[in-house]
Amino acid sequence: MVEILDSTLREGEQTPGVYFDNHVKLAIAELLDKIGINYIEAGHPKVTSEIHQAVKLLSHRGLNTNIAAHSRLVKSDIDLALECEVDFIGIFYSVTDDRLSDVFKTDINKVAEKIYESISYAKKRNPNVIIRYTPEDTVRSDFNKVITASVAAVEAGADVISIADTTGFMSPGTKNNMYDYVKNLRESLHKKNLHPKIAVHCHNDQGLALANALDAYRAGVDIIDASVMGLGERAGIVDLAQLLVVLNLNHNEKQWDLSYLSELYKLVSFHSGIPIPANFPIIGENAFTHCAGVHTHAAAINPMHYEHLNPELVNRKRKFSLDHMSGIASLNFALNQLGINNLSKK
Ligand code: HCA
Ligand code: CU
Repeated sequence: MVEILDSTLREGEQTPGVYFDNHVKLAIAELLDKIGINYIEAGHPKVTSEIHQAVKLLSHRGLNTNIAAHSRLVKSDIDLALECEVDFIGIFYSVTDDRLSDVFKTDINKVAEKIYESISYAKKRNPNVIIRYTPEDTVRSDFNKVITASVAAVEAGADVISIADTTGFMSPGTKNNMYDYVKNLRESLHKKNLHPKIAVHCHNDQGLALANALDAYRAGVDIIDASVMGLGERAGIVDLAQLLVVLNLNHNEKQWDLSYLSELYKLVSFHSGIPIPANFPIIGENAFTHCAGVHTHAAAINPMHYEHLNPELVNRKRKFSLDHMSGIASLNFALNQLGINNLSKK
C-alpha cells in the first residue's frame, strides 16, 4: 500500500500570496487526518515564529497522521523541529554540481559528512523521529552524488529518501522518467544493503506532476507527495484529490475516506483565495454536470453512458445543466427534483 504525504501547509503555503492562519491550518490538518493521509508536512518552523507555533500546535494535537517539519541541513533547524516534537523531519540539501560549487562552495564528500553528522544527531536525540532526506532537484543532479548523499543519510539512520522533481522536469516515456529513476535509486541502495522508503515529490511545471507520480507508483514507490488543489511554488505539485481518486479507482488503493475531499477543497480554496476552476477534475463545480441534450437523455437512462466515475465516491451529486443545450431529459430531471412529474410529450 502506497502512503501519501500532504504538503498543502508547507509547499502549498509557498504559493505566491497564500497564507493560512493557524486555526485554518488546524482545520485543514483535521480533515486530512479524517481522510487518512499518512503524513502532513506542517511547515518549516524556522521561517516565521507563527509557522513554528503551527507546527507545534499540530504535532501536539493527537492526530493519527504523522506531523512533519521541513528543515535545512542545519543544526538549529533540526533542533527547532525536535523541540516541536514532530513525528517526521524532512531535511533537504541539494547536491547539484552548480549548487555545490557556486552557492554552498563545498564538495560532495564534505556534504556527505555533514548529512551523516546531522542525521545521526537528530536520531540520537529522538530515535523515534522519522527522517527523510531529499536531495533537492534530485532528478537533475549527478546520480552518483545523489547516491553518495543518500547512502550517508541512510547509514546515519534516515528512513526515507525522497526524489524531488523540483522543476517539473521529468516526462513519462522519455529518458528522464520517474519509473526508471525510482527503480535505479532503489536498486543502487539495495546493492549496498540499504532499504529506505522511497518518496517522490513531483512539480507540475509541464502539467505532468500526476503522470510522473503514477510512473513512480508503477515502479513501487512508497510515498507520494501531493497538496490540495496542487498548491505550491509556480505551477505547484500533484493534486491530492486526483491522486487519491486515481489510486482508488484504478489501483485498488481503498485506504482513504474520499468523502471529505469536497469540504477540504472548499476550505482551502476559501482561505487561499484561489478559486477552483469549474472544470477541475473531481472537485470542480462541473465535474459531475451533464449538459448537451444527447448526453442528458442517455445519462438520465443510465449515468454510466457518460460517466465512469460515480460522484458518490467523493460525496457529490450528479447534475444536469439547464441552458441552450438542454433537452427534455434535462427539464424532466430538474422538475423531478422539485417533485413535479414528467412533462408530457406533445
Ligand atoms: C523547497 C523545495 C522542495 C523540497 C522538497 C523536499 C522541492 O521548497 O524547499 O524537501 O522533499 O520541490 O525540491 O519543495
Ligand atoms: Cu517542492
